[in-house]
Amino acid sequence: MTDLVRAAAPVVMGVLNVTPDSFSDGGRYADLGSAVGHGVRLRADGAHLVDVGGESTRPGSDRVPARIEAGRVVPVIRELTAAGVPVSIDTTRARVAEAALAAGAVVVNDVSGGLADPDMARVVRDAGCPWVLMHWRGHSREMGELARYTDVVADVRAELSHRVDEALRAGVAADRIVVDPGLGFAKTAAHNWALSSRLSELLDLGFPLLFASSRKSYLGRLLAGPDGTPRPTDDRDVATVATSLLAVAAGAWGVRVHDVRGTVDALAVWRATGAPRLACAPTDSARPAPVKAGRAGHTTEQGGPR
Ligand code: PMM
Repeated sequence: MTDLVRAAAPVVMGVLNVTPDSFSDGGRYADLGSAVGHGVRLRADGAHLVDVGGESTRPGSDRVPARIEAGRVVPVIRELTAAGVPVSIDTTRARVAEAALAAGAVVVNDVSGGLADPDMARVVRDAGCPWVLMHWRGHSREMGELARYTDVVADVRAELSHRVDEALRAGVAADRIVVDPGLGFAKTAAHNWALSSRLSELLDLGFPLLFASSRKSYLGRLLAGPDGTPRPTDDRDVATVATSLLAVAAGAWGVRVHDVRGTVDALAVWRATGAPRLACAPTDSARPAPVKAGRAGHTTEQGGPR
């Protein structure tokens, strides 16, 4: 079994939404051929994992039935796996995760951190795969009203810590857990910036941290034109690279991005300059133990992206 994270290279997760309505790439990869083609391209660009999702988490979006979600992702995962592309499944449903793992997925990326489906912990524990536990307070329809915190960083840290405890109690191995602050999920732009600038407090939990800012609306707002119009989603990649690189320099384990190529290039520059850490970043010896992929034969390559 190979470690998912053993090399100095941070993990780059490429986004592949097989949905008609995701905020950035919705509808672009709705048919099997284009979805698989894009996943293969993300891998060739250097993604360690391709994150396949079949349900939009865009603020305000409605849920799709599990049957439809599974029907969207399973054929894509099967083909990507056959093509040698390591896949994570982006779902909050145990049933969908189970089908995705059976089709070859090696990581479960759960934006609800195990809250949406009480059976998820069992599925992950039995598969022995890494589990990304994202900070979450409710489904897309209601999350706008849930963006209330006393101190967003302390509150997110405490709630994530609780999710981790629950996962451990359910029998999930500690070295399979990755945490994620959940930028944009029940968070305002100010919350996202606070989380981004105080990552060390979340890293202090002692688990690898995934940072997922890619093309999110707070970047669009930051880069708004003179009339206040937010920058369009597909013109936010440079800002995404900047936030991702800062997160890695602060100690993040990995980043989830649409623009894999730009991110990989930026990380190459960072590495070439000695992989400098921000002053607040934990030292390597203080970093959490590596997370191992769930199955032999479906692990990421070591030594950086291809
Ligand atoms: N954001 C989205 C989807 N999946 N997974 C994790 N772990 N963290 C995130 O912040 C996250 C996610 C929404 O963005 P998308 O529409 O670009 O997929």
